[in-house]
Amino acid sequence: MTDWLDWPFFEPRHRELADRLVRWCEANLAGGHADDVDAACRSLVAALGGAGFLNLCVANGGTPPDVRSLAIARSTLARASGLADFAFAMQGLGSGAISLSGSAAQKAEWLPKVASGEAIAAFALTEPETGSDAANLAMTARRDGEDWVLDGEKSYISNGTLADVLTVFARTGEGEGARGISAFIVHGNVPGLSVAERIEVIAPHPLARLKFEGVRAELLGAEGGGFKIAMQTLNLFRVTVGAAALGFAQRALDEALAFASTRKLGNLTLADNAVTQERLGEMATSVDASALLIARAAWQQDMGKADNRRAAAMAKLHATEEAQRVIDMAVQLHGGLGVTKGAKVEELYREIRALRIYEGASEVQRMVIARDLLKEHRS
Ligand code: COS
Repeated sequence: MTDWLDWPFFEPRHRELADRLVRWCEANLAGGHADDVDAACRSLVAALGGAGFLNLCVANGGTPPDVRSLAIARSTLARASGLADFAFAMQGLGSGAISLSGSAAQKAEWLPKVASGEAIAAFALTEPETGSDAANLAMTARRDGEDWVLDGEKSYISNGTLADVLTVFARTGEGEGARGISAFIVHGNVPGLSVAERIEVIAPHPLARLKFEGVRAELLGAEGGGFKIAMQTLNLFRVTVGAAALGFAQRALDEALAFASTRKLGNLTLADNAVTQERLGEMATSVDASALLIARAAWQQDMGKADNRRAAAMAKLHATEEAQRVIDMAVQLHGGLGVTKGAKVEELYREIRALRIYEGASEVQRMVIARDLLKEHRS
């Protein structure tokens, strides 16, 4: 089901990338992963880097990542394995601020290592007391000679237990709220940085609360420009969260089609039943609608649309919410098997949930869309 790549948003190089990724997934992911998620993520990052796919996650010279390629990579990987998608995506999100706003020296120091898989990256914005309300974060940064020193906590940090490099957002106090935040680069092994708590979630991933006690950091971009950098990074990757959700939904539909076609219902199969067909029709329509919104947002961004926040938010909102519904329908169609540990649809049911929360919850996406719409209406 790569026919969405035949739409005019995509070029032959995108279809070629999808073919390579499908072959890579078949060769590398069929055996599943180690139970230790940290070890599994490390080896996935190394394998994806070795195959050259992580080059897609970082800026190439002055050119930002191609969002359509990111979307194809995430949907293809997610369709095969949630953890493989996670390992890929976090290399991009964790280094995105460096790609978009780093100096030439910062890019040269980190982007090749992130692209080869030698350095694992993390994005540290959320705090124990600020999630959606990112402009009110409390971590402080004070100047000390050439360096900056960070104190505070970050929570729900993906790759928090593994990261070699973190992009961190802290308060430098140029103004209230969003205006007083700057971005920083922190080395994963720096003194004063520790894992305060490993956070276990319904779909296991390396996730942690991190403590920063007098941590040395390097400024990334302009002082006071951190909130904008965080938002621009999120705009870029929000489309791709939608793409991961699309991959999960496509897999749920694959599973539903396979199950319905073989499951006996009297002399017929489940797929011959009109109620099943009504469901499959609804699932397929929902999947294609998400794919269209993702393709539109990714294409606009690649064409250089200066502010793509509305389309990116729509793509993430619709694709994640709808994937949850599609997966739920697939679980229902599988009956008892759908909630049985080890069934693929049961895994998808757990995997999809966090996507409606992280990188901007659905409620935040609706707010971003409405504010952008109102701004246009009032101007
Ligand atoms: N893209 C670009 N710029 C953005 C933006 C976006 N998506 N959202 C806000 N901005 C800009 C605004 O244009 C404004 O700039 P000006 O001062 O030049 O006008 C500035 O940032 C402040 O924006 P705003 O006043 O809307 O800030 P709020 O504090 O009201 O917050 C939301 C806006 C809720 C949209 C923001 O805090 C957000 O996205 N929160 C979610 C954070 C998140 O995704 N966390 C997950 C982390 S990764 S797991």
